[in-house]
Amino acid sequence: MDTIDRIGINGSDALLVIDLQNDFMPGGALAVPYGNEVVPVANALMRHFANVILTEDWHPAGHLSFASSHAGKGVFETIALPYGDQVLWPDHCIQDSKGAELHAGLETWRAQLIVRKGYRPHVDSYSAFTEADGKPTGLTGYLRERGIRRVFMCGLATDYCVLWSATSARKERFGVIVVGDACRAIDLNGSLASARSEMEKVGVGMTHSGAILAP
Ligand code: VGL
Ligand code: ZN
Repeated sequence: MDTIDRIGINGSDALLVIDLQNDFMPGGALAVPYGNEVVPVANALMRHFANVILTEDWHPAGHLSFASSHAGKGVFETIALPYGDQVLWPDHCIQDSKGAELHAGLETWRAQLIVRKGYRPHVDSYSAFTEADGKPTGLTGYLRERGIRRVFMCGLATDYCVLWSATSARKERFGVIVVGDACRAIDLNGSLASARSEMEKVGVGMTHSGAILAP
């Protein structure tokens, strides 16, 4: 995929910082390898954007996406649900738990909005825009009302929440650019390679933080 090497940010751009929560960090319940390395890069990026939105995976205990909610099923197995295939995850990002908190080193005060997703007991939501059953989170309307046309994305995990947020933002006709070095992947059964080709197919641009941070 071609990457973009120099990018000017303006008032119609927003940065979406996805799921930088303790449970996705090394040692967390659903650890993404090297996920902590994203935090300082995300901080640096946030300083360059007037419009910053954070997301939080925000599940009730006993959520349907947890393997523990399905007798006889193990973590990382896939089951069929009314809205499509669902990977079964370890219990993670449970509302009001330490694991659901944003990483303590993230400069959260720079954000104007925090979007929570996956809070309905029977519906997962990798995307910050659209839950797995197609219901909107409200983020599209928020961005449109604020005149945002292009959304830069970083965070965890490249092959789940970043991928789904990027593809649903494209469906809503936003320009989308993923900042590759500010993301890390879970990479379950080749999911990172398929995420990259899926994003390319729908016109998601790829860049690196230096293209934005360079003077
Ligand atoms: C995520 C799996 C389950 C993510 C969230 O943030 O990428 N992955 N829930
Ligand atoms: Zn989740």
